[in-house]
Amino acid sequence: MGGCSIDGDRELTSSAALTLVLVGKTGNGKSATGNSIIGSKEFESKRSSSGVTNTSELSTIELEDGRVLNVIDTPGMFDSSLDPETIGEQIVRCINMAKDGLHAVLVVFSICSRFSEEENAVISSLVALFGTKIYDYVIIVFTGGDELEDDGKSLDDFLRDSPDALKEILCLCGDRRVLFDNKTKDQTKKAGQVQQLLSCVKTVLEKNGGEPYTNEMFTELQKKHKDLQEQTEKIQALKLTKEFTQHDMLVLIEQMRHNQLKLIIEMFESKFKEIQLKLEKLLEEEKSAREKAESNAKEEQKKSKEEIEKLKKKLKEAKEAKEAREAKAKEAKEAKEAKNNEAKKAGKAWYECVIL
Ligand SMILES: Nc1nc2c(ncn2[C@@H]2O[C@H](COP(=O)(O)OP(=O)(O)OP(=O)(O)O)[C@@H](O)[C@H]2O)c(=O)[nH]1
Ligand SMILES: [Mg+2]
Repeated sequence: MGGCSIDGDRELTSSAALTLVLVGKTGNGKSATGNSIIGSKEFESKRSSSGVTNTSELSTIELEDGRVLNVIDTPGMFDSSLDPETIGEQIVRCINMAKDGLHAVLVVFSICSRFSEEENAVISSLVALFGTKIYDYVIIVFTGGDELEDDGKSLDDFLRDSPDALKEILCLCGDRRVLFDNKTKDQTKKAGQVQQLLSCVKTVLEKNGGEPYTNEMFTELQKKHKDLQEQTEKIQALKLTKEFTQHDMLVLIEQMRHNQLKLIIEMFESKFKEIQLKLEKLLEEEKSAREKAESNAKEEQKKSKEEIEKLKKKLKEAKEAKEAREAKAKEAKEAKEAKNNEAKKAGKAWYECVIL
């Protein structure tokens, strides 16, 4: 048994706001989990073959103890289909939203989808960007608790049969995991799963001495964002003249924003390329392994089909041989009966002739 135990008596130690960020593959239920945490429909969540959330969004609630909880929902940031610019832009947006740093990173997996290399890539991307220290902040959230319940299984049952890669991730994250059923209407269940998550957040806070996650790049990005804000304010404070119009001002701000983003993307670019190349290679390997397994299965199917055909043929031959034997036996029996009848007739004729 792992996870985080619920201890209602333990209070979160500081009164500063807590910030959680939801990351994971597109469609795994990040927005739905965000809504379950907040307790209302703040983020758009729906079934779709393409990504639903296009940009990171923040929503806030006040916890029972008065502490403010910020929840950041993100798009499928580390999906292999996205270009580094889009990913860079989202990471920057997300880091800027987490003004006081990140207290926990919720990596969302779905019970309903196969644990693939793409899921693994979310974790390796986080580590590549933020270092192994990020593991101390990760909580794994599994969505689809209702589906698991329908199968009569517990999360432990599910994890027992899960691939080694997932078990390894859980181990690296201190086995902090929570199961969410984002479809439930049961208020007690809803409150229970959020409580379980908050209990994991407490464990993370205790482990990290209450300090939010931050690193050099994180602070650098926040500093750049602050600089940009200050510069923007300065420009906005400038008096508009005939020579310096509102349009000029907007162009200038946009240009600054663009230059800053370019700078940040350059910081990430080499790492992204590395991650994406690695992911592409792993996906290719996974695909060829799957194709090989499928072709082996087809070969096996063909072989068993041939075996069945052979058996059917043997069975048919045995049946025909049996029928031939029975026909022969019937013929012999009829011949014997005919002979007996002949003999009886001859005996009768002899008796009539001699005796009478
Ligand atoms: N049965 C079930 N469905 C769920 C659960 N959580 C999410 N879903 C469904 O999964 C689908 C995708 O959910 P989203 O919350 O939009 O997923 P997302 O990760 O935010 O997706 P993107 O924004 O595209 O990255 C929706 O149809 C949800 O209703 C759950 O616990 N159980
Ligand atoms: Mg979403």
